[in-house]
Amino acid sequence: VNWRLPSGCATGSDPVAGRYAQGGAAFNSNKGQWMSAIESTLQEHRVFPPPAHVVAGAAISGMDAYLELVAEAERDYEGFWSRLAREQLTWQTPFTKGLDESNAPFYKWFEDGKLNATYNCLDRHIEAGLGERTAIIFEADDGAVTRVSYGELLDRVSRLANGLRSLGVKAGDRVVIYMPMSVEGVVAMQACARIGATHSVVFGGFSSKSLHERVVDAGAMVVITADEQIRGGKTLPLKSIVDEALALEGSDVVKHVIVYRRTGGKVSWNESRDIDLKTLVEGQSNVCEPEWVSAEHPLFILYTSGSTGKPKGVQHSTGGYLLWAALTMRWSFDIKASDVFWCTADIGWVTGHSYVAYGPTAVGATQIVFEGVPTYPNAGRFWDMIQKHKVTVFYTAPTAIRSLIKASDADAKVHPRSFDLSSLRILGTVGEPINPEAWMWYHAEVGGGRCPVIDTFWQTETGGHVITPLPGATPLVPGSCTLPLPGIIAAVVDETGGDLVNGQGGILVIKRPWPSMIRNIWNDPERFKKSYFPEELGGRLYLAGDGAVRDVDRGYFTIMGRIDDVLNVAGHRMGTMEIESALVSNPLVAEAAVVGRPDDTTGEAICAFVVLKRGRPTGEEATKIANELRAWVAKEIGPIAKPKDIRFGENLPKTRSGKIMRRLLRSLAKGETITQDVSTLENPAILEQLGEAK
Ligand code: 6R9
Repeated sequence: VNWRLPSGCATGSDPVAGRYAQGGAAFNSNKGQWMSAIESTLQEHRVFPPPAHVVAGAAISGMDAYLELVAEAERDYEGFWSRLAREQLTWQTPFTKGLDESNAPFYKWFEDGKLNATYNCLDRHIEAGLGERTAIIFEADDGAVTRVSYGELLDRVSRLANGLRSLGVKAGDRVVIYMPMSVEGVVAMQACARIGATHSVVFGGFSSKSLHERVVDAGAMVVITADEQIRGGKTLPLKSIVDEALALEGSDVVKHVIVYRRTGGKVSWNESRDIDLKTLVEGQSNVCEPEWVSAEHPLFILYTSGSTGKPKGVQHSTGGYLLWAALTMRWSFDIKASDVFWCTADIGWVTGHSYVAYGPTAVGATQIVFEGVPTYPNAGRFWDMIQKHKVTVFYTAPTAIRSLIKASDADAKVHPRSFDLSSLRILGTVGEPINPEAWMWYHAEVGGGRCPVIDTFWQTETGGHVITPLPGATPLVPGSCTLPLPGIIAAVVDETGGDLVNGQGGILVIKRPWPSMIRNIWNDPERFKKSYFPEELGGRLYLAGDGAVRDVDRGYFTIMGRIDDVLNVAGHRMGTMEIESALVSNPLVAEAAVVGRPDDTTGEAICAFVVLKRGRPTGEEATKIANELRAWVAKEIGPIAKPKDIRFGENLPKTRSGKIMRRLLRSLAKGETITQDVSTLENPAILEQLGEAK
């Protein structure tokens, strides 16, 4: 295992402990790539107590209430989660056992209980008389608004579920969803869940090759897509990418492609395979008996990047996952019937699963689903929509906040101050660390100083929030995700799994299995064990893959970024090896190495060091090839994986044993002067070549 620990970790030479405890001792920014990014967080002394208007009536009201729940979980861990699972979810067959650890680390929760996710997200609210309540306020790219009630949503989910059944889809079959942000996207996910089919949503920005890889790995029988998607006034293809993907080898597992006509644009049609969504659902009954599945039945697979080339199919359960989606809507967002919730994430990412498709509906909330982008028709779009729909709980990514800060500095018309945002009561962020400056702006300019900023740390693998402030309980410190949810036993450990004291940076782990955790990597249980429960840490600690430090005053967590070869660009997870393999598959390329470098807006940016077969290009030729390679990566993986910087060299810096010195590359990418020892380097002259970005 090759964990790249932040400098200042227990095993390093410059413990965060010393610096933080001393508060503001001199900081050497050359010492580690994380330190400059989190330095300001560690020196952050501003504390924001929960506002009285939120504390009163909050699901967890006051710190004592939080501590009581923590104590309850400590007293009876299994009983604690079982109580919550009974309270939050409606079971068709009650479970008799909470946690089964007999085949650890393949943990099982509530396994003999039966339920259906959509019964919990739809039917039970309608049975409680809430059929007329608005489930989704859909705002299209062009501003057109459609409202869908819970009754209508169940109707549409049932029709499509019956349609899928008519195509032979049954419980356990896999369905890939490659859709734009739409009501239909949410309906497609829940229609699968209705009949026990396991969905795998692929983000609409992924290329045909990435889509193909996922379709084949999942063994999908059906793909649900749209003709085209509209984002920022532009029309982008989806169906033609599906066609390309399914023309590649191994795609014959797919029997049907269901097409939602979003734009009505012309698409090619394969009569024996393609079905119009409208035609499929038209003749179907709006009543569909839910498939009652075991709590452990896989609700979905979601592919995410890991340290090696191949994306991992993260497999989630039905019961434990849904418990989390519902519970965190209540705990972290204090959601109420009167709220209008808006999570800006795409359904192609885990945040769009837990906080668009499942969480808000599980608790019967009203939510916004937005088709477009934050900068169209201008960078005031989010604020305009919050004003228009009277959004009360708003959840977005630090990258979006940072880019909107820039835009509103340049143009007062798109500044949040130019809008009436008084409906807001809670703000949330997710996906990457939020720097204290962006936190303060979000809090003051968007939240008017009245709304707690809930910095939710979690991952595709955790199913939902794991370390997060609670709006009615936790005093906030900008840049810190504060404390674990009750029942989450998070810790910072050294490379052998030993506990570190507060103030020492190290490896973030979770010590006990929790209901919404990843169950397996689809088709790869060995990789599951190795990636998340490594022997080096004793085989029982969940390894998040992030570095973290807890402060000495409160034990608050600050996330220091990934310790593996995963980058976080604009909140999107990307494996460096994935991008490297895409680059070397180009006929011009002999060798490539990819690292991240800090970026003001996107948090991290992708920097690729490339050796061409024909030698090192210069001048215009270098610019031209760099652009060709960017287009190539976009085609291989998707536009989100395009390297920002490309640097050409005659070689890469390697040790005499042939290992690429990534540490050096990271310094070069940042534009730092190399102070490291380069005596083991074969050809020190290439460092100069690689310093030049294209
Ligand atoms: C939900 C989601 C997970 C990785 C995670 C970490 C980073 C997410 C964060 C955060 C600091 C936060 N991350 N939330 N870092 N503070 N509040 O983003 O899932 O796409 O799997 O990414 O994102 O590095 O390990 P996913």
